[in-house]
Amino acid sequence: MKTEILKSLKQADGYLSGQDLCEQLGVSRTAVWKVIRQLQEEGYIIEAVRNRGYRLSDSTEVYNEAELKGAIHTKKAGKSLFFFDEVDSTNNKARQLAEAGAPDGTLVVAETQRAGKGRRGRQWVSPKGSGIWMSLALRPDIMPDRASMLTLVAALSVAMGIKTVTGLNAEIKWPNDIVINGKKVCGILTEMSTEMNEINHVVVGIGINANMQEFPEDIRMVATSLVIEGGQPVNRSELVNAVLMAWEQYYEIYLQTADMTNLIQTYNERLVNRNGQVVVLAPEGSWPGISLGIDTIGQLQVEKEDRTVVAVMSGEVSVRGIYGYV
Ligand code: BTX
Repeated sequence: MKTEILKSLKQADGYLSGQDLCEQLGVSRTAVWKVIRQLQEEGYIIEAVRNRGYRLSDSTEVYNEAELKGAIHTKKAGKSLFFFDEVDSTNNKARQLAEAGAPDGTLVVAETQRAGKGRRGRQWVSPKGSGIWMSLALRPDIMPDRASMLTLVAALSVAMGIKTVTGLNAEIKWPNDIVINGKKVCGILTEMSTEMNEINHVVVGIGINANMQEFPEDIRMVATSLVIEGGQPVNRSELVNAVLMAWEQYYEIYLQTADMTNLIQTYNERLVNRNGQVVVLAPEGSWPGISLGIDTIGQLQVEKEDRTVVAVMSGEVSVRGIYGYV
């Protein structure tokens, strides 16, 4: 039935009504819808519009190693590329590859992750066919205490990459999320391996919700995707390239000082809730304040109600907007 539906979609001139498909194949609407979902998961971009039916987009993308290699125009980042249909976590793969000697700038990309990781043991939902799940393995010549700022450099790169490819106003929710219209479209997880106060390697993992139409119940309120926000499916290879191009530019600037000195302004311009009210969730309790922006070492400066300014470190706390996630 899948082949039949795909064939009909390809032959259709415009929208194909769900009713017609049901009659043609002698199956229920639910059965048709299930097949459409399967096709979407495989990477076919199918629009479903109420009262009109289904339409297969011409821009149905192919996302594989060859396609990515052709799309990536960086100097170094992602030139060494590993593409997997399925992994536990691209961060784990990148770490294994780095331990086995993979060069600086090696990129691991997967179609889906069985055990995508968020921070502090949380899970990252990484379905097949619709997201960008990738990790960069790096060997920067910096002190380990500087590495957490790579999350901020990556966030800036993703925000810029999204802006370039989609025109959407992507903002940074310090330290590691990218949001559009107050919902999370990307998360970043930086992990590091050190020895004797020296960095062996750092893995910067980036998850971008590109073409997902919907999310599991538990994250529906906080998560969004580029196609939901922009109405246009995104070519993932093109976006990977745009993020990596931005990354090279910002990473070079970051390495000049091994901190955020020369990126503060650009970063703060993209910061969500800047000069707005936030709640800082610290282990010892939460407190309200005004988010002023980051400082040179990437801490968030928050003004308390008594007007004193506190520098908040990313490892210890979360920051929320006063009305919820943002
Ligand atoms: P985080 O701990 O800040 O956010 C994790 C939380 O975000 C989850 O607990 C859940 O509430 C929500 N969430 C889970 N999946 C999604 C999603 N797809 N979209 C929006 N919200 C979601 C953020 O951690 C860091 C995530 C990094 C993910 C990348 S993917 C490539 C690389 N490999 C890997 O295992 N992780 C990174």
